[in-house]
Amino acid sequence: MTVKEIFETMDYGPAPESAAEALAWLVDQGDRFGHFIDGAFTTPGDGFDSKNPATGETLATLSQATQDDVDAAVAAARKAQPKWAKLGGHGRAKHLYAIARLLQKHSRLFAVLETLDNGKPIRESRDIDIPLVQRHFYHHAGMAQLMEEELQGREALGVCGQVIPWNFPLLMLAWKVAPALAMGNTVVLKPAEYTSLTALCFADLCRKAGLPKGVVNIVTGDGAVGEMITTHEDIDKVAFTGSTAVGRHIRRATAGQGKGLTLELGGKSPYIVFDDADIDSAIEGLVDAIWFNQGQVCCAGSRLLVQEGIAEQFHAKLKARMDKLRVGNPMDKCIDMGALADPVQLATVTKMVDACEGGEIYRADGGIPANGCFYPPTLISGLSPADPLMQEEIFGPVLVTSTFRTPAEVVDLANNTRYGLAATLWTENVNLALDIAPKLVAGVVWINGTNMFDAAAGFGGVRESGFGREGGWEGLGAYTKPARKTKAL
Ligand code: TAP
Repeated sequence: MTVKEIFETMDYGPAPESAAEALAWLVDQGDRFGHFIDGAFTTPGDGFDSKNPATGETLATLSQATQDDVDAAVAAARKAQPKWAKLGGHGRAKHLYAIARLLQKHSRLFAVLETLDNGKPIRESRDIDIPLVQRHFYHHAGMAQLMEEELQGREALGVCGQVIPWNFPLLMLAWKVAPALAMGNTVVLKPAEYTSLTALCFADLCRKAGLPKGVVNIVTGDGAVGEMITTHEDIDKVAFTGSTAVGRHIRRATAGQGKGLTLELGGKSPYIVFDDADIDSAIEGLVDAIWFNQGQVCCAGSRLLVQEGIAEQFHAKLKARMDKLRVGNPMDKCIDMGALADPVQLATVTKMVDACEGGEIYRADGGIPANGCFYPPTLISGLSPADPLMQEEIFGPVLVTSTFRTPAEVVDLANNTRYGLAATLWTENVNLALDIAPKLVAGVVWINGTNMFDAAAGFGGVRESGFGREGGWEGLGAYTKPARKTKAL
């Protein structure tokens, strides 16, 4: 199905000829995009192309923000913040509900755009990413209303600088923007360079929803723009999601500046299967854990640990299941895996796997398209626990596997990493599950399930997976501080 045909089936008036036109139509800009500052799009400046990773097609040309752009965005957010905070929780909730409703109304467009820009299967953007985005805004609209009763004695931090990655472009935006706005903050957000399109459409949607000028500002560009935001002297809080390397850099660069900081970073999460597990369910869970979003998931269950008694049977079944995974055009609703997000990521994954020494590599034999950023579902066994592939985040559709004998041994193996984002375990023995779960060093532990998210539940890591939580009460706490006393004691 061509892009034109896809848009023809949508309820947005005449069908645009290309994805770029669809965007232009939405934000009324042409096929070049400026930044969204103080409630309006700026004139597009020098920039870069945003491409469809499945085809190489250029979707739009975006602007690289300058220091002046970032200063203007921060100034607009600063100017808007007192009035936005003064609006109160109920007043802000009205805006968040309006945004949530518009996201629902335009969900097909956002899903298509996300898939074109990022390469993820349309089934996932349509059924997972965009519904979770809407849920996040609805949830935080409700929390804004509750704030006046439940969070008395707390107040907004001020202006928040937010930098997000490319794996869940609009969802990561929602995780950042919704709680910040609910609590009375204003934001300057930078999406990842090559997946900025849904963020720009979101900006346009804020305009359509009547959000006051300056409450949400979006600037596009590379890591240098992220650095301008995170180190800006008039930013009160930095919220970053991305790699551990950049997170570490940001922590150093902002040290001593008195800013709030939350870091949501990488992971190498264990996926533990005990002898008594329901094997078929555990295999389906594993497909979700490591091949959802092509494995480009911070909490991906990327390290399989199988108990020896079932290891042979489990691996045989797993390989058979891998062979059935369909890799191809992400716009095809029957596809299980789409394209990696960009050629740089494809090169990184390829290089890491090609450097494998001593392991046995199994690649699913279902085939992949000849062109585009595609990589097959891959399983690597026979590596030592210290091997770089067992320790480093690959951030692609590559699973490493090893076996264990006893529960005590698996706890040691699972925790043998510098990360601590998530863990999954499968067993029919609830006592075993409840004994092991608290021993796993991870922000979240899933039992007989995986990748379960909800706006009402805090999510985040420990160790080199970062600190702070997004979602739930904890996530709100990260966007408030104790209120200053206004009356004499
Ligand atoms: P990064 O390379 O770290 O990039 C993340 C964002 O930071 C991008 O917008 C990037 O800009 C920007 N950036 C780069 N250098 C910067 C600097 N010096 N100062 C400020 N910002 C800078 O990560 P990625 O490759 O996009 O994303 C993958 C990583 O994100 C993985 O490690 C994954 O585990 C992690 N992740 C974690 C979570 C949670 S909740 N823990 C969720 C999703 C992803 P450009 O890319 O545009 O240059």
